[in-house]
This record gives sequence, structure tokens and C-alpha cells, in this order.
Amino acid sequence: MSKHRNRHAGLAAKVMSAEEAAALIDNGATIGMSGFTGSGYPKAVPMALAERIEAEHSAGRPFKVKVWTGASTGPELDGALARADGIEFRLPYNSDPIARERINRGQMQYFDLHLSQVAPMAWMGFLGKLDTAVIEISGITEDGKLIPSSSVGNNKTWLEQADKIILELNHWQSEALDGMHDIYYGTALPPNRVPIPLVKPDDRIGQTRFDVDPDKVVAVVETDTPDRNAPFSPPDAVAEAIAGHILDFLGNEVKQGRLPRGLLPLQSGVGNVPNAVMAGLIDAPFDQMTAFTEVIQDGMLDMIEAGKLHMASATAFSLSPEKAAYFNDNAQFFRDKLILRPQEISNHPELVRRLGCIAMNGLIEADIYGNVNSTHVMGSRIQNGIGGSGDFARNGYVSIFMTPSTAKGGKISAIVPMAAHVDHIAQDVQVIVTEQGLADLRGLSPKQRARAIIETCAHPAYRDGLRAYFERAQRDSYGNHAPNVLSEALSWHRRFVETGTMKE
Ligand code: 0RQ
Repeated sequence: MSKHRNRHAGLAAKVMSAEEAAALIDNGATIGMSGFTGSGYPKAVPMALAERIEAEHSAGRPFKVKVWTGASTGPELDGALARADGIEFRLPYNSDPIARERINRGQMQYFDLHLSQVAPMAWMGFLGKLDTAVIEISGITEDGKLIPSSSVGNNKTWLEQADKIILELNHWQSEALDGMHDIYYGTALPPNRVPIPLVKPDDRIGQTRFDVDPDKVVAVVETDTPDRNAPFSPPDAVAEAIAGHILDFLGNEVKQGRLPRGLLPLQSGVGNVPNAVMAGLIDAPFDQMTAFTEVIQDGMLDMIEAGKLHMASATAFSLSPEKAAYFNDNAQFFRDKLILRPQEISNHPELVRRLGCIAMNGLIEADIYGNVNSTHVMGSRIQNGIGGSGDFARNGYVSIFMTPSTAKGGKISAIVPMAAHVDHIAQDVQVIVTEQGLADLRGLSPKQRARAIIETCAHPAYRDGLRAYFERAQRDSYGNHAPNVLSEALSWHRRFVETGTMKE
């Protein structure tokens, strides 16, 4: 393998195999790994560690580790370690199906934090001690600086906090990534915190590479492996309808003078529906748009190429395999239009509030008052996690939540009498949109919100049931401000669990 990417003599001497590196990790260790969505996560060492764990388990010896990341990762990390039953505790966001299954069977401890808070909580000592960092990078300079990879996530913090560091140098990553990152080293803990000097999405406030203490690096493992994100399916009629309602809403906000013609910095969650919104924005009459968000998805690259999106700031790429290959081939074109930052900056409440982001996120269910559950199916089964949705929803200029009006082939209504778990309280939810329509909840009381949500967002198959519940609630409730019938509020969920459908 060509060595021109590892230009530091001391670190060139530390190259070893993934198996040798994995052998340096102790049972019970807390490991800070890179990775944010299927980008920039280590791909060889976690697999080798999973094999080692399986061998230890076969020999009857316990072996588990605690894993911290940026957000979700790829199958070679979460999937491999969960399959080996090697994860004792995992934070923050997970979307791996094997890990999800273990968590929901009660075999793996998991807690998701607001993504902006992970690094500060680690600095404050709230999460315990970090033993080892395993970080993917795309190069090492002569003076020992690390060129980041396709995600930044919490890497700066893991490199600072870990006792020992394993680097994965991935030759698949484009060399044109060098210079695209903005790593801010000005954060501090209270009482020494100062304002973060970023006032526009394209401001650069840091350095392009990570600092590292070379003495802490115990291994450098070379790889040549692609990032792995799920491909997007082409927008279906439901996604297109949701996107259409959002574009109408934004157009009207411009007309009313509540948004400028270039809108305000966009934040978009991951998934097919947000990607469809991006696709729709290409033809919308907004110019010189910007994005201040978590992840750069396919649709954003298309918007940049179409000349509609001026620039995008995020902490990671989240590109389909085809778009990732396309990016690598055309990285020179994109590199001055994209900035990747640590996630405590990409998602920072101070910055989201200052810039006035338009927050667009998915939901699992919303209740008639507009409290949103983004995480727990039937109040108990984790889907993914809150991710960055709370960072943006609470602090954005306007907070939009979107979902198909039903799930599981119509057996579940996304609009329910009472959410079985709440991630986003009504105050953080200003707009709810389904393929049925868009409810603008700004300035409405709880009962006005309920009417708007039921009449605009609910699927017709569930609308009468919601109307009837709301009528009964106004009659029988303990209070008439946000009326609920406590004995009935979760009966739709109970019916689904007992019969497999929310339908009566
Ligand atoms: O499950 O694939 O098994 O059928 O949830 O649902 O409709 O494909 O939508 O992929 O956009 O995900 C809220 C989970 C939506 C996501 C959520 C089931 C549904 C399907 C996925 P199957 P869809 P999406 C930036 C912001 C929190 C984090 C966040 C999410 C699966 O948007 O994780 O916003 N958000 N981060 O069947 C039962 C319901 C359901 C339901 C959907 N009411 N009941 N199952 N599903 N609604 C990104 C980051 O932070 C990295």
C-alpha cells in the first residue's frame, strides 16, 4: 500500500494489522470510535475486535466493551460487535438492526444523548473515563497532524480524552477531503466558556486537521474500504406529497416576509422523506440557499450542482454508495462548498439559534397536541434515537416534523391520542406535516392545535376515531386546557400490541 498518506516518521513505524491493534484493547474498556451515519467509521479494527470477542466467548471467557461514537455507524462496527455480543453499553445514536434487536431484548445497555451534548458531557466527566480511541482518518502530515475522514463527529474529543489511540488510515477516502474540515479548538467548560465566533454557515473558525499526541498512538492500521450508507429509494408518492406541502409552506413564509428569499440555513434529518424535500428544493424558487445541518445527503450535492445551494455545513457525509463514489471522483468541485465540523459545533444550540435554522426532522408518532415521539415504538421499543433532532427542533427558527400518516401498511396511525413517549414537547414542534397536509401550529392553543392536527395530518381511516376521542376528552377530562381521557389515552397502542392493528 502506498505510504504517501502517512508522512510522519514516528507514526509510520506504528503500522500494524487490525488483529494486532485489536489485541491492544482490554476487556471492559470504554472505546471512543469515529463514525457518523455510515461515514468515517473504523472498518477493520472493530471487525477484528469482534472476532477476538467471539474467540474469548467460545473459550468461556467474558469480554465486552463500552462503545461511544459520533452517531450511527456501519455494519463493520455496530453490526459486527453486536453480533458478537461484545457491547456492554453504547452511546449515542444507533440505527444498526442487530444492535437494535439486542437493545430491545434487554441484552445491551444503550442511551442516546442530544448529539451536541456528547462531547461536552465527556469533557465534564459525566460519562466516565475513555480508555481507547479508534479513529478513521484520511492522512497523516509530516508534523503529525491528522487529516480527518468523511465524518468528524466526536473525534477531536476522543483523541484528546483517550489514554491510547488506534488510527485507521483509509486510502479509499478522497485526498481532496484535506482542507474541507473546520476543527474548532475554542470550546471550554463553564465558567470559562466564551461565545463561539460563527455568525454565517460558511464561517471557518478552526483548523483543518486534528491535533494528536503521537506518544498516545499505539497503532496505525491501513485500510482501503468504502463508507457504507444505505441507498435512498426514489421518492414515492407519499414522500413527494410531504415534500410538496413543505415547499408550499416555505414559499408562503417568503411571501409573508417571514423568511428571506434564500430561506434560512436548512437542517434536514436523514431518510427518504428529507431527501425528497431536498430534491424538491432544486426546482423551488429559492436562491443562494445554505445548509447548517448534521449530514450532507445526496440531495444536497444535487442542489449544489444545480447552483441552488451556496454551501453546506455539517459534521458528516451520508451519501448513497453511488453518490459517495461520485463525490470521490468530483471532490475538487465540491471541496470549497462543504465544511465538516465537530458535532458539538454542527449541532450547537447557540449556533442553531443564532443562524435561525429551518429544522426538518422525522417522527414516529405525534399526539393530537403536537408532542412528538421520535424514538420509542409503542413507548418501549427503541427505533434509533433522538440524534440531533432535539438540538435543531428546540433551537431552530421554525421546527418542522414530518411523517407518513400511517405506518406498517396502515395498521398504525402516526397521529395518536397521546404519544406513548415524548422526545419533543409541543413547544418545540411548530409544524407537523404528513402526506395528508401540513398543520401550522404556531400561535395556537392546545385545543386549536388538536383540531389542526386531526383535520389536516391524520389519515382518513383514523380521523373519526381521533375526533371522537377529542370530543370525549373535552367532556370527561380532569382539566379542559389539553383534555385527555386517561383511561383511554394509550388504548390505541394497547390495541396494536394485543391485536396487531390500531384499527377498532
Ligand atoms: O420501520 O423499516 O421496520 O418498516 O420506523 O420509518 O417511515 O421509513 O421513516 O426512515 O424517516 O425514520 C423517526 C425513525 C423515521 C427517524 C424516524 C417505523 C417504520 C420503519 C422508519 P421498518 P420511515 P424514517 C438527524 C435527525 C430521530 C433522529 C433524528 C429518526 C421505521 O427520522 O430516527 O431525527 N429520527 N435525527 O415502519 C411503529 C410508528 C412508526 C413506526 C415509523 N408510528 N409505529 N413503527 N415506524 N413510524 C439524523 C441524525 O441524528 C443522525
